[in-house]
Amino acid sequence: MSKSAVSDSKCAEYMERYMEGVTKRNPGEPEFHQAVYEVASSIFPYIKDKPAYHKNQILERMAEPERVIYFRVPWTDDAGNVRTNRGFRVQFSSAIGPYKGGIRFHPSVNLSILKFLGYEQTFKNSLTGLPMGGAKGGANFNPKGKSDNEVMRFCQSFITELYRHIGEDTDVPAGDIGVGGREIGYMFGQYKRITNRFVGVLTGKGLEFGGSQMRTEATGYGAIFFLRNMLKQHSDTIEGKRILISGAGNVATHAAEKVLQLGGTPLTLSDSGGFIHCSDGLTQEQIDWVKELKGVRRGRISEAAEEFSNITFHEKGRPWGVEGDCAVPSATQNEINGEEAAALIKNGVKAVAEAANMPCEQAAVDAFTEAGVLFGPAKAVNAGGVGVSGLEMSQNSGRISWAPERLRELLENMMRDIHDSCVQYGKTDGGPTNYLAGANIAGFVKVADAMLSYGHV
Ligand code: NDP
Ligand code: 2IT
Repeated sequence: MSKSAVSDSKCAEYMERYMEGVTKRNPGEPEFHQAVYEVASSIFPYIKDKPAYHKNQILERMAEPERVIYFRVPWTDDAGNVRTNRGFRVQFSSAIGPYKGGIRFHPSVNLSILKFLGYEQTFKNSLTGLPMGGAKGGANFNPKGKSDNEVMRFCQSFITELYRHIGEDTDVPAGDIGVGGREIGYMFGQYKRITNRFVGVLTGKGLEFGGSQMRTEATGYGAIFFLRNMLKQHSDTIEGKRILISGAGNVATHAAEKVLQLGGTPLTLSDSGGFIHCSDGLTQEQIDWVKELKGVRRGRISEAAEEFSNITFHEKGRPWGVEGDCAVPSATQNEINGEEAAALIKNGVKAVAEAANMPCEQAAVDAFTEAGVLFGPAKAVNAGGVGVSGLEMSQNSGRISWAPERLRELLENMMRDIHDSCVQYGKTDGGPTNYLAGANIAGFVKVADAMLSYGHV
């Protein structure tokens, strides 16, 4: 490509050809195609007059994981039956630091989902400003209905294979859907036992064995800090806003809690069985009850409507038809489609902050953008989780623990800096900030420039 500016139509042509290649090389991986499309559609216009990125095939190399590990996970259930699951670790990019990203246990887990998550993680981790590469792992294991002992045996078997591929300076996994404090404890215990080393090989650990203050809260709190920053940038505030939240796990419950603390009204939560709605706004007592329900008793969100008379349960549904000012999807990928986005827009939604990874389908992203709704993309909004994981790594290597107040401040500052980087690269002429382009470009630049420095590796 010549140095002269490339026309928009040429740029669209390159993009189309690029996506054709990605789709052809990764057949049957729709989530991965979706994630690459979302990034590439911001990056092609940005690099159209920057030939070094093209000449060195930066976008092409970024769409290939550096390494994929795929393994058998045999375990025995309480009845003595031998069970077999599939385990994965997608080590996507180590351009700016050791591989870093969560582990997901869910029956839907496959290579497409983990490749989309590992790809996204690379840009997200770059946005945090910390030296972390991108990865994701997991298994198609369904923790629902399993006893603690079954989960323990599964985690031990999973790590008995994975341990040889990870390490505090190589690859540092953490939690994600279906993997919380309990699972991290079992995996860390088994890693330590096999290797005879007490190192920061996983994050999200218990506070007694090297975990960081604020890691549990970081993703949900960070997401609401980001939402507050987006509103503030556009002369608005979170106070008095009615917020629709999906999910009822780690991210959703902490998002709801931070909304309350900042003077907003959390109206909904959900799980895979349906959503709950409290038109008075959920209280801290109700949020704590949900935390206990989902995190300890491992029950269904429908039970909240039996416990509290001002809560209604809507079977199978998702909360996007409820009238609210902001939406914070916090459950899973592709949980807001084009029609649901249209319903939210019709009801006057002002801002959408993706706390889950890729919760909005492309049609929903397009609808929000066209309608001028403030749209915070996942890789920026939920980066507080991995950000505090990065701080856990620092504390572990220094064999030190920082006070909760320090971590609270570091998280808040990190979310402010991520927001400001998005604004730097996502400014528009008079319209609302394009946070999607801003996050993609800000995340891309650091990784791409590191890759240019290394030559063709
Ligand atoms: P949890 O396992 O704690 O909670 C997940 C919640 O989402 C549950 O309420 C679950 O319902 C619901 N859910 C999961 N899969 C589906 C599905 N296919 N359909 C409908 N509901 C579903 O996970 P987290 O809160 O940790 O993660 C939520 C999201 O946030 C994910 O997208 C994750 O990748 C992302 N994320 C998490 C981070 C973290 O630090 N934990 C960091 C950054 C992003 P049910 O109980 O019925 O399964
Ligand atoms: O999607 C994510 O950023 C996470 N699940 C957290 C990853 C981490 O390493 O803390």
